[in-house]
Amino acid sequence: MKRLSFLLISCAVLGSMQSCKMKNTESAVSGDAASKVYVAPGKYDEFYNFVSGGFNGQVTVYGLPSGRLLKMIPVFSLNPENGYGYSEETKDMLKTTAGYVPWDDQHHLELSQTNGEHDGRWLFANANNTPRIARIDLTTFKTMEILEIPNSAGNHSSPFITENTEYVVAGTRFAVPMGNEDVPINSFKQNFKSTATFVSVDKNTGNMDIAFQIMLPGMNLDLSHAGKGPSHDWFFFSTYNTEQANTLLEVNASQKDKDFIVAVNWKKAEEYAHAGKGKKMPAGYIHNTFDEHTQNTISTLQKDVLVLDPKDCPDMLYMIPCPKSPHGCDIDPTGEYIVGSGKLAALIPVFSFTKLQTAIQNKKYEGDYYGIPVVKYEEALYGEVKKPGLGPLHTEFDAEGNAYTSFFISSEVVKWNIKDLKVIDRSPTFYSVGHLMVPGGDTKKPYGKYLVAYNKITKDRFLPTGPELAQSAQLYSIEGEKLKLLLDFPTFGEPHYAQALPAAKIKDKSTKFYDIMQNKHPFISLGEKNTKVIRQGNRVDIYMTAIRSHLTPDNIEGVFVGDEIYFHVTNLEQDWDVPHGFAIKNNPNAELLIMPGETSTLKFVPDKQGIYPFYCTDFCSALHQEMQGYLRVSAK
Ligand code: CUK
Ligand code: CUA
Repeated sequence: MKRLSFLLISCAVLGSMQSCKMKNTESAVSGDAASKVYVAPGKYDEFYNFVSGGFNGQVTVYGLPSGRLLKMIPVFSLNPENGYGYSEETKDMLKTTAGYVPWDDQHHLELSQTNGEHDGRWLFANANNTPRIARIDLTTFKTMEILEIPNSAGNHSSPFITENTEYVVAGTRFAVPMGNEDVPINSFKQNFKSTATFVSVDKNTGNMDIAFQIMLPGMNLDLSHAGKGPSHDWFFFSTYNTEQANTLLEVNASQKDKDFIVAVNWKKAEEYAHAGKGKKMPAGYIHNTFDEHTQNTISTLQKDVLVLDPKDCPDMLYMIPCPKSPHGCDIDPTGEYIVGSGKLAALIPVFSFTKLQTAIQNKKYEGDYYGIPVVKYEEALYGEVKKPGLGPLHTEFDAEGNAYTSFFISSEVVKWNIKDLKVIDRSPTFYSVGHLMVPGGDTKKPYGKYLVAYNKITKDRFLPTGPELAQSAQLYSIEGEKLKLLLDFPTFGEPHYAQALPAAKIKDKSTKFYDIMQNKHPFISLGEKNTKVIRQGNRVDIYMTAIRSHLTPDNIEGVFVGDEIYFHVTNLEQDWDVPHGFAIKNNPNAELLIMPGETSTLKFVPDKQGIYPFYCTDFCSALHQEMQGYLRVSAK
């Protein structure tokens, strides 16, 4: 339905300009494209490309330029393939104050930064539906932490970060009452609020914690980016529905010609928070962290959150008018230019951070929005890119002062120069691009070289697979003045934002296996001699080991219908690439995939007597088929 409506919008808007017939694409492909994306067998790609999975809730990793899929990292959704969310160790990762929410809609990713450059430590991911932020470790490619965001809904404007990863932000897309009380929906203006949440990140461990929330009028915060260099202390959020309509049929929400970019002086906000200007508000949220020693998830419930009310915090917030339902909000590598993108606009406004500061100093306001000063458009504006295309969404940058903007409605990517605001080149996308990404393109030092368009509509680009088609990305070379289309590659789930960094930054830091001597799992078996079966009431703990090519113990009896059986399987291998799997017949809890040195636990509650075979699911040696055993379940 969503894709259909996208198409309808594009057809309607394009209207007389061009028909909806798909464009002929071959002419757009560069002649040397094949050699540019060819990565010979046994050779590595130059970049890791982390791509959001949209409604599949996961993050996928591709190599660039080949577009080869390397891994799917389970984050917000269950993953039967390796038992993520099924194993006893990982299932609490998906715990929220609403119980287990084993799915989400994952839109944006951000790599951790030091001094505005990728430091190759962590990747942050947002959950749009049940507001959460996850942190993935880039040595293990594993989700290590998920933090729930209270007083919010539709956590879209997230997880963008400040230059030294001081904060990861979360911004409300669907305003809700603080405390989520039962109120009439048409009391929106009085009762519904949005929040900008600043989550602090521990420099050493990466652990997240909510530092403070800024309470905002109930408009939709859409996207955001932190300032850099001179604008280091600031964060910028795009907004729509600043009319605060409770139904967003176009008549309501797009009445106004301009919405806003909210400029937040987060340094000021931090000072206010430290000075006790905030109010502790009751707001439950759950914080899940994976403890590497015990190899278990620790879930803690937090009971309140520090909320800053702009009324009590002058000089913290400003509004910059931005035309026609702004979507993307992107800051150039110098930190001077703030690029807004109106989804329904036919121009790109570029704001100047210097001009914004002067305007604030001289109070060049055109009024206020619920007490927040609204800076005059012209006073903050550096200039407009005129007629760049239709429906600008997102902008990324190279290191040479150029910007690249995606246009959903006119279905193209456009290269333009920031200084003179002139369009340099344009290239069609197939079709209707959403986000685009230049490696490092939202940092202080973009790596450039490529641009990837993550498209909303696939149509005829790949072999048809019934009504549901592969999602699609397109790789362009940006090395010359002209954009050159090199490659189409399918993606897993709907891609929104993505990040890429040179493989050299992280590949040698990759964990090869876990040191079994560091394994402090409470149910580890250090060697086959230590395996055992322990019963306590109706709970049965089976301490099991896996090593090529047997599972120990492999014949288990004395278990009864209704027992709660826990298979704690320790992989005794100490070598790279020797995982073992574990599955047992009729168990709804999927399987385990246990990395060398790791212990994982699968729960099984048999409801019928009989014989249940179990086995290793990962082909691990010539005698893999011999890695099997039997559980006998007897009637009580
Ligand atoms: S949104 Cu997907 S195209 Cu959620 Cu970043 Cu703009
Ligand atoms: Cu272990 Cu197959």
